[in-house]
Amino acid sequence: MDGGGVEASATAAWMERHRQMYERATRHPFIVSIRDGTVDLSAFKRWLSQDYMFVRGFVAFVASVLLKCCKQEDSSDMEIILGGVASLSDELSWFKNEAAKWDVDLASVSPLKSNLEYCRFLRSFTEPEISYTVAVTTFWIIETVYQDSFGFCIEEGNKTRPELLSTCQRWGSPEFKQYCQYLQRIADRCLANASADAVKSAEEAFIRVLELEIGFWEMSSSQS
Ligand code: HMH
Repeated sequence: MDGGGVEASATAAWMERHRQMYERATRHPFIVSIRDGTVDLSAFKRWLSQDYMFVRGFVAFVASVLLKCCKQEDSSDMEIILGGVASLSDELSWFKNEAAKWDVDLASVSPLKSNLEYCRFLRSFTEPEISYTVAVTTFWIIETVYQDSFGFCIEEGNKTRPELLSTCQRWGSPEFKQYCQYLQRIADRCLANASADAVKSAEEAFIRVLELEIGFWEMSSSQS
């Protein structure tokens, strides 16, 4: 708490307040099964092909966050977010390589319901009425769920299958964690200067991301 009684880190406070849901998003049985080596490989392949489609939609979302950032008076966050956009190019190539390795044909994939729902949510952020604060906070939590989930799969004591390590390292690496921490710092700074309304919208988006992430894991494990 600072002198004004405002949380120093709004994001940390939300993670605490919504801890149960955060854990359902980051310790989902699908993730736990990757970590303990029992994952159903057809579920993993489903996740891989669906996430490739997701990331294609995510590109437009991150680009819209970048655009909102550039329109700020102080655009000092620009380089971090631009780095995020740039790394998605690499990520799409990674998906193509990985799909070839698993014999997954990306051209024939159609998005399942939870994926469509998530992509629709992301598209709503491209509207100019959505503030940079809300958009960048949403960006932070989307990346953080993957960082925390896949990071867990390579933490001490894991029995993750060697052929799944490249996936886990993509989002579980110390570099990706550092990047998520930069995004968190940006989000917290924006939230500290935002109106109560904007903070409320950002918290709602935070909760919605957790729900959508849970839905995405469910879809991957059971084709719902
Ligand atoms: C569903 N959430 C989903 N896919 C991703 N690739 C990320 C988050 C992180 O970029």
